[in-house]
Amino acid sequence: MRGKGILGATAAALAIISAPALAGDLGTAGTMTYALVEGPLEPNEEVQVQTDCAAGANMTAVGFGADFGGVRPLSLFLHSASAAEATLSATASTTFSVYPMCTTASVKYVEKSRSVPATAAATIKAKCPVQRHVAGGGVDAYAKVIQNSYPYDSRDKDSKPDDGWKASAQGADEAEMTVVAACVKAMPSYRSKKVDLSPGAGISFPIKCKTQKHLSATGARMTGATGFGGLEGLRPLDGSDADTAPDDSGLVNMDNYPSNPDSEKLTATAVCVE
Ligand SMILES: [Ca+2]
Ligand SMILES: [Ca+2]
Repeated sequence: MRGKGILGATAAALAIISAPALAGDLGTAGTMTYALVEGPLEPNEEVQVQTDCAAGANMTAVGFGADFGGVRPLSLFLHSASAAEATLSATASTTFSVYPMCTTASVKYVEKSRSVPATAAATIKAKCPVQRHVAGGGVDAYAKVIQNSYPYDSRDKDSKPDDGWKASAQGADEAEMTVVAACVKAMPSYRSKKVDLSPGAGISFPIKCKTQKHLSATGARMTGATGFGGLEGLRPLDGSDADTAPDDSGLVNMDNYPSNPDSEKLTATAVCVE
């Protein structure tokens, strides 16, 4: 659990919002159900949104975004089968959004934790059990800032990133960092796109699920040392289909900081299920 340290360490105002009180239901598509919690956020403020799935449903991921950019994710975490938490810190006046994503499929969760020293970056992976494939995941970076959060491929026979969830974070403070993988029986469909990001460039683009498939998680990974990428959004998006559920694409928003001397590659992935 998140302690009080973060308040003292950052001197930020922390607001805790509990959903579903403030959640808007965005609808159901296939096995997936989506909701939205949103609100204003001022510079140096932090918000922690706690959300639940309906009874019997299981969380695959919690997405986030901001209308005018300027948010940094500290946690995008799945606490248990039905509860998720997103902690966002603001660097500008903005409107944040948090999207709990739940499935009626059975999910097994695998967690990996490690303490990461002050100023250090870390990458942690949580591997799915045999016969299971990753449909989503999350990370609690505690006092560090999340840069990458994505499904990964181990060196198994396929080349699909179905083997687990991986995340990287960096920041000044010491942190107990935890990554969680949400693993399902049926093989999801993984749709990836790789783009170049020159220093100082930012990009935002959607990756579409195939028709008849529904987004269960969005992943983003920028190459290079952790700390040069600014993850500004990782969220579900509605397409031009008849429903209002944001099941059609995963939207990734990432900056390559101007302080980075190198161009990097950003791999964005949409994980899509029945
Ligand atoms: Ca694989
Ligand atoms: Ca839709």
